Amino acid sequence: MEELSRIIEKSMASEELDFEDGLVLMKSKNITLIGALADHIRKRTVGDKVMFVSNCHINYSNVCASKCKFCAYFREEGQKGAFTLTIEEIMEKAQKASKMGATELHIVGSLNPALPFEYYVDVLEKLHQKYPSMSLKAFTAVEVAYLAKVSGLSILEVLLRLKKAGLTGLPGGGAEIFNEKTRRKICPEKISGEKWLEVMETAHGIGIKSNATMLYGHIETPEDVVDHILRIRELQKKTTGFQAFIPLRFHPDNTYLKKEGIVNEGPTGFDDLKIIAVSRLLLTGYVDNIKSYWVMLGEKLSQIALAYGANDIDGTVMEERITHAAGGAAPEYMPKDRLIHLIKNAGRIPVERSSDYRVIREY
Ligand code: V47
Repeated sequence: MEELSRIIEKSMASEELDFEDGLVLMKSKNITLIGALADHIRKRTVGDKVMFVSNCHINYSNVCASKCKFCAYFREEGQKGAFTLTIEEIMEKAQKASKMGATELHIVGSLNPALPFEYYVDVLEKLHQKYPSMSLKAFTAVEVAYLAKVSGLSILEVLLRLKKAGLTGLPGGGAEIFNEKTRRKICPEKISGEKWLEVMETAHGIGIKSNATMLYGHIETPEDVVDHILRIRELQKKTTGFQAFIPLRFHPDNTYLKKEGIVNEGPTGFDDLKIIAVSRLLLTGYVDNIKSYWVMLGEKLSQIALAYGANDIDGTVMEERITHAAGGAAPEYMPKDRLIHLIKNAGRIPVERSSDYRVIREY
């Protein structure tokens, strides 16, 4: 309790919390106190508006060389359920999204050895040509690093080419957990945490903003969580390029981690809310948008998370394959009216935002 009092004092005095403070928060069971503090800091930093975006997720392929142990989405080439969308199929999805009022396409897929760099450039060019006002938030840092490998270009050259083709931002996926030892156990084939941060730093350096995520609730330790969040905070001090932080709740169904009996259940609701609150407290003043991603948290918990430090509930989404392959039970589409209802019912002000966090309309 004494340690928490010190953290409350520091937070109230806008003093930066350190690694030890983060650990105290992670190990505390006083969710009510931590939540109330995070909610207060949220109100002081960003006020009562809760952001959402009219967006559509497009997953272009699930054929993946990475084979992460927490992932139920990937398939081998030729395996039942493997798919790769043609550019025409992507255009059809974009047309549907546009008709439904989407202002952002969130495009992510896999590390598919059969797809050349030109495919990615083509997708962006065609989408940008047909829908010039649509934001194209596409390809995680992991995909960007893979494109550098397959094209023989540098990360900077890949990003410049994608930007020229119409890329407006990078989603925050693929960060998982930066700690090398834990990372090797859950995604041994994936780029390191350092490399993920390097791609983001390069993107931010040429004016491409991005998000950052963290996958939690598998085998990570409280130390891994605090280290992960603080590494994002450190890069943000240098670049200011992260727009939002999104904790991603691990879903175990159909994953290697579950099949091998390494992780049998996802995190509890208590853990979910604590991670939101700790993210707000450690990142405040640096990354001020904390997302409670309803696809992973479910409608009810994502609404409650708004009282634990979150100020963004993501968006309409429309189609989602990654969480649903791993047992996600939320629907794939959340109509705007429903998001507005959830936010108002939580006593907050719904604000539709653009991909780059400009206000489109307050409700
Ligand atoms: O990179 C994979 C994670 C991510 C599982 O930037 C899993 O606005 C839980 O990054 N259980 C993709 N998570 C989702 C993502 C995202 C989502 C919403 C908004 C934004 C944003 C980004 O999902 C992957 C990986 O970290 N993931 N498998 C699983 N079984």
